[in-house]
Amino acid sequence: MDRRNFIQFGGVAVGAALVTRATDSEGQEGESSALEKPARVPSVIAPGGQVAIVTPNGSTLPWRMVGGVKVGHLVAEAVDHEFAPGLRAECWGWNGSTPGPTIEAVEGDRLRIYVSNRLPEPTTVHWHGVILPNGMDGVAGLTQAAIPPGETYVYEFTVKYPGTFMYHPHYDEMTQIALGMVGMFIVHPKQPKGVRVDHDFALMAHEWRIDVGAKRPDPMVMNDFNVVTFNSKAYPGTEALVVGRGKRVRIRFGNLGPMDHHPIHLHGLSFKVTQTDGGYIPESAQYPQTTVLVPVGSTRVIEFVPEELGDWAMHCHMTHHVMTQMGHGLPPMTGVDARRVERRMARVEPRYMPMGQTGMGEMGAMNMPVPPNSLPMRASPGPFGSIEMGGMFSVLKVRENPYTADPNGWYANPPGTVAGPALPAQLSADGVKVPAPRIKKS
Ligand SMILES: [Cu+2]
Repeated sequence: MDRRNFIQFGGVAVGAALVTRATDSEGQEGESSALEKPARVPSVIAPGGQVAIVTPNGSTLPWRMVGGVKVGHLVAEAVDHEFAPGLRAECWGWNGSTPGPTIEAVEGDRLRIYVSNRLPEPTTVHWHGVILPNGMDGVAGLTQAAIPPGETYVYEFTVKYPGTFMYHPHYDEMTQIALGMVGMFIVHPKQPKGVRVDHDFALMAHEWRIDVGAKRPDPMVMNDFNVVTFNSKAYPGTEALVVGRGKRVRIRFGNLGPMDHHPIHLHGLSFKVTQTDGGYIPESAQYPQTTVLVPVGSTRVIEFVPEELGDWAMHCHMTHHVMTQMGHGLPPMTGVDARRVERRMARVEPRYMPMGQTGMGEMGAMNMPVPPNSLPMRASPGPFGSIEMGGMFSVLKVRENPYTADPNGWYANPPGTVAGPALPAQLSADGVKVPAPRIKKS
């Protein structure tokens, strides 16, 4: 796309940093979807045919059985993390990942979890929502001494109640959580509760401030987060959730982000909230919804049976949470005639291009040069053009056979079921008069 075409979209200067550093950029061309893992049949992990948790873009903590106890090991450490193709940062997590591996157990299990500290400062692990002896609760100074750098502590407790919990440090929370030290902790019931599900997913919401060119997320910010993620991935880095039509699906959302609650919206179906991190919600108290608010420090578990095949959007409904980095903090330019500004700016910076005059939707699709290691408002290829959302966005792919479907493939819509241009004959037959365009093209 040449410069003239950019200008047709009108708009906001993308900021001096972008314009002047464009020549430094590394190619962002030819990017493909980051959905790499094949769909698989979930294995049965607990009594009553309860299937194992799938953590998209993540993993499950392995156990070793020692004398009837499930023994696991978490190593707190720095992690070289990719948020989406084009953006990496040094985060903190466990066992090489953020979020840490999902801890999965069955009601009544005795767990022994070693925690080794490879961070430059002390840490602990708090088992959020799990009811256990006070001294295992992981609050530095209150229930235990913090684990010094280089040391390994051991936690041991029985998981008495099933539920959807989380884990995180309770030492220098502001830094350690903001850098990615979050994880899901799921305890299956001994006797299945409710209808057995066919798919069971865990997704942790998180938010980050990563300035362009920065090596690490900034844990000091309180409001201005610019990368918002599911399982620490921003779309198109998020793996699709591939599920079967008519199958029962459970998604367990957690939120250990520093400040923001996330209203998570699913397209194409309605669901019921069946659990929080406090336990199970009686069926008589469940009601249908299409958006569930997942507050900071909480889990919300939803269940549904999709009836329509397709590629359905799943995203936070806060509009800034489906944007990344450069989508924030720009001057509003919609409807502005920027031709004079452009002429004047061209005298000092010939590469200056105003943008956003007709809105911001097209900006993502331009694939314009961007600074290295950044995710400006870049869209990713979809089956009908660019998907201009990023951030806390993923796709629920409902298929007849989810276990053999290509997780990277798109839904083939039956002919006649996709919205398209209205034909003049149709318009006149239905008596629809099209008004003249209001905004003149510059
Ligand atoms: Cu959100």
